[in-house]
Amino acid sequence: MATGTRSRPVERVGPAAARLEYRNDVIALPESLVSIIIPTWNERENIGPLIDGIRKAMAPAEFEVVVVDDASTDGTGAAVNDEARRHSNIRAVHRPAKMGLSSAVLDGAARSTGRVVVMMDGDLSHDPGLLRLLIRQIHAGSDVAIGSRYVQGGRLTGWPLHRRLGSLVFTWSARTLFRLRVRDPLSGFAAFRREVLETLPTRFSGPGFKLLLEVLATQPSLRVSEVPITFVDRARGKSKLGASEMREFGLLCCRLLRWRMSERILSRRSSPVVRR
Ligand SMILES: Nc1nc2c(ncn2[C@@H]2O[C@H](COP(=O)(O)OP(=O)(O)OP(=O)(O)O)[C@@H](O)[C@H]2O)c(=O)[nH]1
Ligand SMILES: [Mg+2]
Repeated sequence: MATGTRSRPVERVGPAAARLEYRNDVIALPESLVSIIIPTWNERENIGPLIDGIRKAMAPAEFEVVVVDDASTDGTGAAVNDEARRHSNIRAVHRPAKMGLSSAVLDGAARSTGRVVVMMDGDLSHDPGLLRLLIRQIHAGSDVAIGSRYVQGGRLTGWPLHRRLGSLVFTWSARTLFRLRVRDPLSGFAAFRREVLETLPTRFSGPGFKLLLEVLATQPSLRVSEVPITFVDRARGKSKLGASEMREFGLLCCRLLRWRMSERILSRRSSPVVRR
């Protein structure tokens, strides 16, 4: 056991548990709808195989997939429409322009109905076989379950050294600035109790990639668990990560720190002063 922020317990699920996820009968899920949100921008080659993988991993549980596509130019939108025609639990949300991964996830969540909401990348970097394990953590009492590259048993494959180092530096910065004990606050693979996203007090991460950090930094009393995952670098399609996302990360940290400071000042002002 450790703490997610300085005050809250975080459960770490060991590597042995993570190996169970591939057998659907081993991790049965309660009969409640799960919504899986996938943001896409130019993922035509990946989205079909990903949806197939999710359907295999989740059956026979009740689930919906909401793909939020930002006017992809490679035909991703049409591919998702095809999937939606064939399967009633696959839905396509089309936005008019590239508006950012985090805002796509929040838009998808707002259009979904599951009690558990999962976000995952559309480039096959996140293994659908781990969905059940994440979802089970929410049913077991977590508010957030993170697919974590940096807990024991977690791995990251395929990234060149400079990307690994970059990821470690950003992760360390986020953990230090916001005093987080979770190991992977920048993961893009996570399950949430629906209310956690609905009551998110800020909307700072919209244009960028770091919704999970915003959730953890603004709601320090959440119960968080981390499940080890193996993150695999995309085999197809192009990375959307660039200098602008780096700037976005810096800006997000500044806005979150300022917000936390003003919250602290407000709560001090509103708490009664006790005089002797
Ligand atoms: N809807 C939407 N999706 C986006 C946007 N930017 C990125 N994505 C999707 O978000 C997911 C993660 O983006 P990636 O480019 O894979 O980012 P990454 O995983 O950090 O980097 P790589 O794996 O190297 O590409 C993918 O499914 C992208 O298609 C966006 O502005 N809008
Ligand atoms: Mg990716």
